[in-house]
Amino acid sequence: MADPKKQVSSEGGDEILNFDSSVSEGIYDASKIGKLEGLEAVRKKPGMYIGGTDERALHHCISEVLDNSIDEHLAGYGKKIEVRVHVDGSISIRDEGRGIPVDTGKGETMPAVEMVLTRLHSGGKYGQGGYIFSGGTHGVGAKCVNAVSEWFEVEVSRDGKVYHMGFERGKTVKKLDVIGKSKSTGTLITFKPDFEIFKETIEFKKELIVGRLRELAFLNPGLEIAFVDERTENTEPERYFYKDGIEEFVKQLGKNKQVVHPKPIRVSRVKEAAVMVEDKMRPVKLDIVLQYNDSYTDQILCFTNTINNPDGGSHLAGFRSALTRAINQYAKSNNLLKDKDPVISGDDVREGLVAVISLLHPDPKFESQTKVKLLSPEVEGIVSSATYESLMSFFDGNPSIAKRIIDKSLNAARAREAARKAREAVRKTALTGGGLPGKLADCSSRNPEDSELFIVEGDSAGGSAKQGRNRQNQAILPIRGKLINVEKARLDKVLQNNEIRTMITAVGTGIGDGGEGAFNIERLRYHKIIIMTDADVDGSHIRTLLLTFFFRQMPDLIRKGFVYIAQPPLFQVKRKKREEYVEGEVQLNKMLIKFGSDDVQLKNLADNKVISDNSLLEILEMLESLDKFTRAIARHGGDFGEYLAARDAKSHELPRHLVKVREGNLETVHYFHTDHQLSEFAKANADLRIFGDEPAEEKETEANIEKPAAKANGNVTRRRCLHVELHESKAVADLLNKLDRKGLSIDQYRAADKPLFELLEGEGDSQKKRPISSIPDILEAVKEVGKRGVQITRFKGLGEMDAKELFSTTMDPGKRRLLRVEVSDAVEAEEMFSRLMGDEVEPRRQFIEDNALNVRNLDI
Ligand code: 0RA
Repeated sequence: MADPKKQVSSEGGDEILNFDSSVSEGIYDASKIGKLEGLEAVRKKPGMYIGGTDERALHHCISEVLDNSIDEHLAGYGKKIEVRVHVDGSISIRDEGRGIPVDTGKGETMPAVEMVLTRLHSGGKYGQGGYIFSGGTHGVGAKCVNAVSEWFEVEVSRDGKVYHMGFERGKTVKKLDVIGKSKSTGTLITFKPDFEIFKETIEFKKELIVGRLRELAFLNPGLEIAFVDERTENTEPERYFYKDGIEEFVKQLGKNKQVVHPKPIRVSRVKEAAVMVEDKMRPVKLDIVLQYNDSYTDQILCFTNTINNPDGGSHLAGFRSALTRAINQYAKSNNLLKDKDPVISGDDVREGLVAVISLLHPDPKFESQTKVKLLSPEVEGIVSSATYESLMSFFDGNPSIAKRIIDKSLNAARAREAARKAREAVRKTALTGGGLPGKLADCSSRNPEDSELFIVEGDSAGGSAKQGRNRQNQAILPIRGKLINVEKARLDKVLQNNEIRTMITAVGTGIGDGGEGAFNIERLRYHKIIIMTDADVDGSHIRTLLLTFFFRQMPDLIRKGFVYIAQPPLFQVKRKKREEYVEGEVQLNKMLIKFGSDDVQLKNLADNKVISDNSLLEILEMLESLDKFTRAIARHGGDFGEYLAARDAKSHELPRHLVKVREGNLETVHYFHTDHQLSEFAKANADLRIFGDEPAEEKETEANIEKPAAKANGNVTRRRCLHVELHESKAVADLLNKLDRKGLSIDQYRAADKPLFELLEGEGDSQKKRPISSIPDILEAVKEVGKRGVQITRFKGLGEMDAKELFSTTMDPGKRRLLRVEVSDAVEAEEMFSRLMGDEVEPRRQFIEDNALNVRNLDI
């Protein structure tokens, strides 16, 4: 960190506080500590600490906790990390590190773990855990997450014991307590993001999590990362483990392509005493893997201390220059160049290259807080000389591969000339003679910030869009027929395609790097480029071709968030002559419930009260949520009715633990409210090894006594058990209390012999009464009523809507929904684009048809 004082003084400004591990006591002046100390500061200005309150910041919280676990691994502690999303929307991260220290230091008033998780500037002894390489957030990340969590729990296994603490919105609510014994060490953190902070959403998205987990597994060879999403039916963990680290990363990135050499080339170097940090000379570690394939694009990913640097920086510069130098040098000294051959440039040697650069640095300097670009100047020379030396010795040992790579570069150099001409031609049409293509219906605004470009599939939808649009700031570009597949053609070919040329001209940025007509984001004419295609196979194909084009040729457009996908409605619902458009299944379900609730009233036979309108709708929505939890408990092997029966009569709290015990064919489920009850049970049933690592005790336990039959014949069937922490209990209890206030009691949950409710339809003499005998049946009955007289059609083409409808459902900024395209996961994106657009036709067709083109799979 350059100047810690400056960071503190930025407190009132926009700059984000930097919490590198080099922050220690004594740097801050006392007056400022007082002001900043409480975690209230984090809640007041979440932007300063976790980078905002949006979906991205929400997921960033996971990384903040995860980074600590990775740091432990990097320091040599722990080979496995597990991430679990729970049904109530909370998440846990479990590692096998040393465990956060729990002792209370001299002169301190609280245990270290509490300091670490609640004191913003707790530096000193436990501030950095002695890490040499660190993601740069150590120690501070977890406490910020604590501050923005509705609740946050930590379980530390250390010194033979399991410790526990609980927090709510950053405040300690359960003091440090011993809840069990353990032979291993590690930390388990579970938190539920606070809806008061993350106002947009508190829902974790799997796609936004696993990309990073896989990346971390690649970057930390030997570390196993497991992911479980308990919200889905499939609760088998997904495991990410790569023995060969980034070599496997590179292989994956080039998976669907023909490789030029089967084994990737590796550059590994530890440069001792490379940088001075706090008066000590420290090493820098470098790991690079590269491999050539037959494609025309290049992909080089850079990381510093496992953080991605999309804008590259000094490591990338060193690598690029060494690659160009080595290839030219080898070609020259081995007489592989003829007189008429063109000069081989940097662009040429990178054609078809996949590379991953991973640098470990004790004190990296970045251009900005977002760490997108590495500055540290000493790195360039280190990377450059290591790369040059390794490449030259690889070429010397593998002359036939060297020859292939050089031939490939020469081919690229020859084609480059043709591409340059084509590019300039495109650029010229854009600059001269009216410039803009005739098919484009431009908007009148010349301010890119509020201008939007809709790229529309087909002339007919294009026509409706032109009619319906807001001319002021919405431009329409219809595209038709076959777009060229940019994955399979070199730039010069791509640029001969009319649709592509039109698009480049309309977008305005130019394309590629270097020379006239090169990509320049400042020339972008619209800050929203919106792809609008049909919801069918053709539409998906066109959308993918467009995305591939942007991804390959204008990656900055995607990275900077200028590309969007329009979301035309999926259903049209006709009812009583009214037509409505509905986004998707979830909304459709909501709508049916609404229709149903409009037509009926609910009579509670317990008090003969009639519930209708808003009150009924509210109840139905709660029942929907409850249904979600019912399924979750069932997945854990429990029965929702029994689970509810275990509710504490006074406090109304629901059990926090479920233990399923299986003995032969017999299965029993136990529920516990407190950690204490659980550990008592665990003690009494030591053979179950509920805490995993406790060896079964030899002495006779209650559990053993309970099994006389098995004992008698000496054939003791081993009992197996599953312990699940029921994080959802708090949410379910809240829901039940709310239902209770609406007059629906928990006793009415289970089906009874006599009706508990009546669904009333119509009035007076013709009123229909339908008996209902349990709470869950209410929802089903109302939905059935809702479906009556409703005609639902799945919507196919944009062309099925007229201009007005198209505008109001899909283009009107006040009503539409847009998805911003975000490629958060390089592997996934790469794999998807090459699989979809590559040579093999059949898997691609299959892939598209299997709805893989559902935008979710694009990490959007
Ligand atoms: C402070 C000091 C030490 C480790 C940690 C914190 C630590 C924090 C987290 C958060 C998640 N997992 C974690 N693991 C460790 C150093 C421990 C020592 O010196 O024994």
